[in-house]
Amino acid sequence: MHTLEKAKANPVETTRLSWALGAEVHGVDLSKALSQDVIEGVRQALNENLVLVFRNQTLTPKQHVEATRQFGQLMISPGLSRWVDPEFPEVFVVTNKRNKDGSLSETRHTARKWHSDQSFMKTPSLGSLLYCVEKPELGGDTMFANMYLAYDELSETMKKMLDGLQATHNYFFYSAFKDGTRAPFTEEELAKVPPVSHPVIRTHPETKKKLIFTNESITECINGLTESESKAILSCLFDQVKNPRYVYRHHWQVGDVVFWDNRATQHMAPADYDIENMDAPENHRLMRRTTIKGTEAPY
Ligand SMILES: O=C(O)CCC(=O)C(=O)O
Ligand SMILES: [Fe+2]
Repeated sequence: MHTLEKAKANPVETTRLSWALGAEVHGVDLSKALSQDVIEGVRQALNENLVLVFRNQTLTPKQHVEATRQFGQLMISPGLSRWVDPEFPEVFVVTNKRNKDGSLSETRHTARKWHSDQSFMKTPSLGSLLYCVEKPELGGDTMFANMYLAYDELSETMKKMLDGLQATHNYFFYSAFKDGTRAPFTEEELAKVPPVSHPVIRTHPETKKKLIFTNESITECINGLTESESKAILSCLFDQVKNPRYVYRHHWQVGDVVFWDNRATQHMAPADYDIENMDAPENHRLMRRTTIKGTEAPY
């Protein structure tokens, strides 16, 4: 079964990028204010394709924030003050380049495991816009997976069993805290991100289709099960979401903006570019991300 909807008439022109998900958008300059028709067209294209690629963009952090605001309310993540643009706290900077004082970037290992942005919040993100400022000579791709397909291809027995289950999402389950890449939070920062529960299977608020909403970065356990039951089911779901058939792998060019739906996809970025020498300029990677707040808690 294939879940990408047949494109309805849309003023925004797109070309599909893979079987599972992803489309390139043509003729949209994100540095300019968009007309209501184009904004609606981009929303429709996102619901149909889940990941949208805008090539050859030039965005200051301010323009990036303004472009994003046209699609919803911006999210500033609690506790991320050390990892954002100094002038625009809405812009999260993912990079392996050292900080001005020579210290290591705490975001250099972001996204090594599959996840959906801000799933640790009560109201997680609707979508994110990631802009490529510098890219390594080799590697540094980002992979996206379609969670409708991952759900659809579970057995009917498994779907019935998962129906109604809730899982705990905990930001501090994230590996970069466990391996020390990200320094521990203060008590005050910790208090802002307590563990939250979300349905294991959620319904997309716009398309009304069901999808898998558990991820191996942030989902700690399924509520009400023993530890070994929870581990077994989560490991089955984590395998399911990363089936290469459900994936689009984005090979970045400087100037690309990728806008993805965090409700219906998961993503990850493999560590395949700066293994030998993080400081070599040809291995540098610098990305800026804005995040749109979801409209409601998952159901
Ligand atoms: O660096 C990447 O390609 C992805 C980073 C990421 O997961 C994010 O910005 O949400
Ligand atoms: Fe992410």
